[in-house]
Amino acid sequence: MMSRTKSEQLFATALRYIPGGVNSPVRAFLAVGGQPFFVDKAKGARIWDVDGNEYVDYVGTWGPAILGHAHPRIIKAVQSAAANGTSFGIPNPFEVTMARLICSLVPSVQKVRMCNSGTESTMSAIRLARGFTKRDKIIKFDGCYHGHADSLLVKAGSGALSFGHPDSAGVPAAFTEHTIVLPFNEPAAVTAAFKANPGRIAGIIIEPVPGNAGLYLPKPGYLEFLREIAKSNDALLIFDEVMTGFRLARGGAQERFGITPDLTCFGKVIGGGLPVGAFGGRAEIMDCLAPLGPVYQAGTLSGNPIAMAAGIAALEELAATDAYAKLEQLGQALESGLKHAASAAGIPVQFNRCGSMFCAYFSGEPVHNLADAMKSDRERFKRYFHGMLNQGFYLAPSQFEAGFLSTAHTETDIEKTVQAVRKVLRQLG
Ligand code: KE4
Repeated sequence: MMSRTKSEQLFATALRYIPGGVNSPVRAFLAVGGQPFFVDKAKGARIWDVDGNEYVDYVGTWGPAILGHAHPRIIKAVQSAAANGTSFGIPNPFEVTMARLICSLVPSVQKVRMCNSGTESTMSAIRLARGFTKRDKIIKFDGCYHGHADSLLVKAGSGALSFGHPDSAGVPAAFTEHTIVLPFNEPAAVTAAFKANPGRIAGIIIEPVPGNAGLYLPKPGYLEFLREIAKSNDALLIFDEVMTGFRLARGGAQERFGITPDLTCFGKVIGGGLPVGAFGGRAEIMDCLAPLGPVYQAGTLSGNPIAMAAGIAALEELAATDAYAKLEQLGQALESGLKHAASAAGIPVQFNRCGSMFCAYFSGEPVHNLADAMKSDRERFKRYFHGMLNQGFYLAPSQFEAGFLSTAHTETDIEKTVQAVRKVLRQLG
């Protein structure tokens, strides 16, 4: 059994000064029980906690570590940029390089604005969509998470086809009344919403491959349907690619699925692990942003030179290597191994995967949306999580989160992971 004494001491102190002892709720292990460990260092596919325990990391800081932790090219770029100053609040060359990179890698993006988190990117994209269309309502889908902007902390309301209700304290009902929450993968619900709100829907925001309720995929034709119905109603299609961007393909999910959204939100990978977000799309839409147009959006640290240098290094490394082929090979090996292990143990597991993003649901039924995901056996997942953690494998600390592979993982890592899964599943028996 691993000793985590120093983590326990740190957590006890953290609880005195930080709400819940964490700076983001999912880190608190509330979904799996126990206490979080504290990281001392990370390198490649591995992390070490402050007690010296080593783990193979399948969270990758929730997506940014697609090249593994502390990649030499990123570290060198950060050190070099930092030596020249950490922030200017004045345009710097890195911002131009980053903007050109994103526009070259994602054809739907003619112009892009940097910000500092995924939340900022989606919040700003929605404001921009409303400003461009002069409409108020936004469609989102249950199970999709787009950050914690007030209007997105919402659940389907009683008037499900016309307005949402807050699903967080502190969010006035008025802030969510223009957000319509629909079930994912159900075209009829979207058709009905547009019929019920003619000329009032500014846009549809969606995670093209939802990774915040575990992981499930769009059914064949679903994204094409959304593209068409948005266009035919003069609404904007907004792809939230904070998680999928530059991960599911060089050009993100929109390249993988062949869809051209009107706006795209980015984060995670484009920061190389530093705080970054971005949103971009057609120039005629983006030019509505201040200082050119009437839609205000700003940020003291937007385009920060160190964050830009880290993100540029990450994107250039991904563009220069066969990263996506390797991520697919590793994903296939993990999927095959886990499916065989579950079958051998006689335990029902739905293993969903898209490229290097995956989720193992403890369920006997396929998972295509949030309702399906909610049927999974969370008690079993808890025991699975801790069984793997105690063997040195760190999975996402919730059944409703995705796992992430990196180019730093190896076939040997996958083989050892599958062996550990076999052992844990036998214990779950
Ligand atoms: P941030 O504000 O956390 O940078 O990004 C919000 C966001 C927006 N859109 C998508 C598709 C996202 O996945 C996220 C954030 N993802 C979670 C992982 N489930 C971040 C982890 C956390 O909240 O600590």
